[in-house]
Amino acid sequence: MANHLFDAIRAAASPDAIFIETAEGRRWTYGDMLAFSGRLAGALKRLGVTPGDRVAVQAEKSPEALMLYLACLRVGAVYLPLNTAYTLAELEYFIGDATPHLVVVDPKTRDSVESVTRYHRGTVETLDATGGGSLLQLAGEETDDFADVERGPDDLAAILYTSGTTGRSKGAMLTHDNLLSNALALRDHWRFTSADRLIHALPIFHTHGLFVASNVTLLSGASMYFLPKFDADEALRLMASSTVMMGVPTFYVRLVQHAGLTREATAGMRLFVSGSAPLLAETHRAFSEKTGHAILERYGMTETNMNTSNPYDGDRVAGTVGFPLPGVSLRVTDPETGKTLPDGETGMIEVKGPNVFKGYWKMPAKTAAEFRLDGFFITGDLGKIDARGYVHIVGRGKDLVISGGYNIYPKEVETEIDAMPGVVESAVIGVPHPDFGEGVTAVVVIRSGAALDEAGVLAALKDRLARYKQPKRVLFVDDLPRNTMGKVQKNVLRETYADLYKD
Ligand code: MCA
Ligand code: AMP
Repeated sequence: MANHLFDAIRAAASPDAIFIETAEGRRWTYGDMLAFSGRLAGALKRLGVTPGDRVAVQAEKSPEALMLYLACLRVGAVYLPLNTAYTLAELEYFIGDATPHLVVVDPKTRDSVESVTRYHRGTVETLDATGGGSLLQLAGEETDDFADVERGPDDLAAILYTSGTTGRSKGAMLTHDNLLSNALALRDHWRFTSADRLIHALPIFHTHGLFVASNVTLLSGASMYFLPKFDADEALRLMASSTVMMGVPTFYVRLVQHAGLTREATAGMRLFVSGSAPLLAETHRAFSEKTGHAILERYGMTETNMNTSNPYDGDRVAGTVGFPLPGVSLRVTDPETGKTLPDGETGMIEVKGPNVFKGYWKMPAKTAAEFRLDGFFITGDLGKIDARGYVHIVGRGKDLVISGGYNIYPKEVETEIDAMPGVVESAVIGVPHPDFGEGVTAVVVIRSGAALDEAGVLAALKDRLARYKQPKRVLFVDDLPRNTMGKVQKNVLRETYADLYKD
């Protein structure tokens, strides 16, 4: 039976070729991938997962966790990956909103997650960082020859939650063809072949590590070093036997600071890709001076996969995100009127193409509000197109902080801080941070006499928000700056604290 995305993956899989090698030297061939994802798909089916059911997964990165994503495709389920940093308080919302049939978690959190999941009639199985757990035991009882469930281009393959500027997170619904069309476009644009070996040091619960890195590798029949997290020493060591690395700008900032980054160390590499957050032109230049490689920057979103990329051949221009990918239409519009602006003028970036998601899970009104009538998606990013056609991202129309490639919506952090006794109000901003690009920073007004200090605010946030969302600093002021309309002027705060994290 036809399974739109997995059929393409299967067609590129040469059974004896290496697919994954881990830091400990564990190896998986494509044949192993087909067999293991088949057994896992059998286990999912036995657990009652039917086509269209959500399978939520909060598991440490491992080859087995990636196989679980593939098993979901094969059984027709909707894969719902969750950041391992999310607290139980955060998890509760996702489980309540998506009502997954099955939730897969680390054995350490099984009991607490089970109490939430049971309430929504779901079941819980486990998968640990070494590939063990109850789900794997069930898979061991299955055979390799799972018959893939029929899925068409428009069927859902995944839901990825993106934080919301107002209110709660929204689940972006991604179809089989959203993922397949984008991965094929990237494979061809970046010239991936089965001879490539990728250094995969990104998490696999977001678009970058899951779809961009893993799907492109799979659809090329290439191989990857699958690392639990980014470590500059390890990445440099593996460059001797790799060809490509993909990373967020923090990877490159850390590499540039490393004495081991030289022309010799990177001589066998053919491509370095950066995305998820702006790469500073100075990082691009420093990397190029030390290695002779021009980092290729591209631009994407959870809702759209990848939209633009600098060229493979031709100038990779620092500070730009290149040209729209084949099949993607991109325009810059007046944010108020929606009218297309001439090249060179700054406005809202809008995109349309097979890469663009189907909408937000159970939020038709929010979905409608973010699309134009002619089908263009309003990204919330402000940019311009220069005379040579390169797209520049010059800012964000959305109140968002990007720290080390992770998005943090200030509203979510402000809501938590505002609820603390003694707090009058707060404003959360991102200011330049040498390692993470932007550092989450809270500016708080407290009632006179309230006994709240920086440590107290941070302690209260500890179990409420994922670690990366927690402010790196909490500052106290008498009043927040406001404009004549009474709106908090975050730009003034960003200027005031611009040097807060300077080395
Ligand atoms: C870890 N910490 C962070 C972050 N990561 N704080 C702020 N922002 C972060 N991103 C915390 C840790 O909990 C720790 O806190 C302290 O900071 C230092 O940790 P460290 O060991 O230095 O961190 P790390 O483990 O080296 O991680 C940094 C990282 C990682 C390598 C940059 O965050 C990462 O892999 N980011 C990639 C995110 C990503 O894949 N984004 C793609 C989203 P403490 O010591 O106090 O406990 S997809 C997307 O955006 C779109 C679609 C796109 O275009 O790709
Ligand atoms: P997410 O919601 O995690 O998918 O993050 C998507 C957002 O990351 C985009 O809307 C942009 O604001 C930002 N982003 C991704 N790639 C880049 C890039 N190369 N340069 C600047 N911003 C980027």
